Amino acid sequence: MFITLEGIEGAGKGTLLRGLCAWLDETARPYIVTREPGGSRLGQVLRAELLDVRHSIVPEAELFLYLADRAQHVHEVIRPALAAGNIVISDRYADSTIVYQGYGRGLDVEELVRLNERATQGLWPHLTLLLDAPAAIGLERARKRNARKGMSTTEGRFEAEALAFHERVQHGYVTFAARNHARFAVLDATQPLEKVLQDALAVVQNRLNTSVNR
Ligand code: T5A
Repeated sequence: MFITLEGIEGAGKGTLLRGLCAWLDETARPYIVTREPGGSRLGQVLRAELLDVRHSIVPEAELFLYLADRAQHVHEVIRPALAAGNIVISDRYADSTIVYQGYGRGLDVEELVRLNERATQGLWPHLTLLLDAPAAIGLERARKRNARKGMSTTEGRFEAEALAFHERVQHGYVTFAARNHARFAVLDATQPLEKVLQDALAVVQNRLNTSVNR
């Protein structure tokens, strides 16, 4: 089963991931955790370029770098792990491109769906957990976290975008999730961490009980 976590900056994906892993460890199910950008060796190089606040990247270049990261990631990491019977959990995937480069940057959403289809060779997640929170809340959390960990320069290119950009992204997520409601579970990420994890686990358990690995 292929699960992705999506949401604006600071929505709590990394935090939720740790809780999901602790639960999976208890159930002794085989799984791997990965992320975009940066899930492969090539992806790590691209991640440094994509997230550094000192870099200016035009939207089309940004798009193709994310797609390159994804194509390599699917081929090198995700498909082999699924074939070996693992649950694969990825912190961000194709929906991020549709929402950030589409709704956020203004590139054509339908074209982005087609390009993702090509980059992933048709691999879409079985389940996508969307952590939904107002942009201002997520951004505040992410900026504080980056300042605390000294990551504001090396990982802060998107956090440095205006609030209006993040509001378009948040709206884009909700819109695209409604269009793909069978795959998405939308979680209220303004709740306390324990409640977000509890809601996520209820969805994941339910899907695991009704799905088989592909
Ligand atoms: N991108 C990515 C694209 O534009 N196109 C693409 O195709 C792809 C794949 C990746 C960037 O690249 C862009 C999107 C992103 O801008 P990243 O460094 O991977 O950048 O950053 P994010 O994925 O955005 O991750 P963040 O680390 O910023 O956000 P998280 O993981 O959602 O947030 P997290 O868990 O670290 O939480 C942030 C802080 O909030 C607290 C946590 O303790 C932490 O301090 N927090 C909560 N506090 C209170 N209540 C809750 N419920 C909380 N949840 C978390």
